[in-house]
Amino acid sequence: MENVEQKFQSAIDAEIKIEPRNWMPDAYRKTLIRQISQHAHSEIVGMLPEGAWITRAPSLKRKAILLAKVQDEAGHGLYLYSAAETLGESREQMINDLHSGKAKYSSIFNYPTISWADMGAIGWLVDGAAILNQVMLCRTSYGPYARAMVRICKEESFHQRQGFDILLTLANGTPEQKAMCQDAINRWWWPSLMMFGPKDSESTNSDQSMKWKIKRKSNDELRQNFVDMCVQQVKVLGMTLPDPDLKWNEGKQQHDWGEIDWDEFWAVVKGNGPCNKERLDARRNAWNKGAWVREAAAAHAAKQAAKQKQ
Ligand code: FAQ
Repeated sequence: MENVEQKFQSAIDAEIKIEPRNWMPDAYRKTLIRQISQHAHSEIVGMLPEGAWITRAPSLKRKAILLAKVQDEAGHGLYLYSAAETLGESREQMINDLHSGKAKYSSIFNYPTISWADMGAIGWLVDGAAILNQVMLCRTSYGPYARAMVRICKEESFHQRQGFDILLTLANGTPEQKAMCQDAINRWWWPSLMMFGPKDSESTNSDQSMKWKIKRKSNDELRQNFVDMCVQQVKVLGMTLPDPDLKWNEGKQQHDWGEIDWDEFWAVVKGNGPCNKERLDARRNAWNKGAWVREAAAAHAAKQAAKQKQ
């Protein structure tokens, strides 16, 4: 006779999705709450670096596109918070954990956006990295997370294309625009590689998450796919990637690349990146400024509920 834990693993092995009402080990629930809420926080904090450029977009068309992209990110955050709520975690708790610094969000959003070309580099590289990870998550074992990912991936593909289009326009522009494009690629390349997380040998959660099919590809596998993809795409831009050690490895039929600065990665993850403080301050301020909206919405809901009872 299989016990509940074995039955659960058998369902995972048989590719049966786990749904909110199904039994699940406590550690599976906790891992998902951690990952999904961190993913949601990344989307919400991720609105800040690009939000700063909405008023400075170079044309009405670019402004409308960027506005739509940033709104999509808010939507992604909301689907993801909802998916995490199905596991029994309250939204308030998740937000508190972000504001207190307990919960993480992606390291990438702690870097500054100093030129318009950064909007292109974020779309191409950051959304490009996010998509590779999220395509895998469309097949993750927890149903609500997998379903949220399907829609998110469609929108992320548009985001990546718009970023590439910004860079392509700059790459075909004046010498100053070309230089701006190359500079943005230089600054965003290494932080984008860090998005995939620590090396597999240092990844504390991977083994268990792979066994539970929460993750289906390892951090290093996804990073490798990303490098191979970008090497091809950067040629279309006529730009280069800032890594002298990047080269084709005939034996493994993939690229080798230089060492990531892991000290920088861990410093950013631990709260000491260039913009960590600014990002968290912005989120806390927005939360405080929105208090009256939450109160008004709760008062309205209470009135409606009282009316229905009459
Ligand atoms: N930044 O054992 P692992 C986006 C932490 S969405 C900060 O390998 P795991 C859309 C990790 O949490 C981008 N912390 O962890 C967009 C763990 O600490 P913990 C976000 C990181 O979970 C685009 C510790 O290191 N995407 O960009 C990072 O198995 C443009 C050990 O690591 C997701 O969140 C990092 N980069 O694998 C929005 C996808 N890497 O929690 C706006 C879902 C690792 O034990 C503009 N998440 N850590 O205290 C995942 O797939 C996984 O959580 C990984 C990490 C792959 C991120």
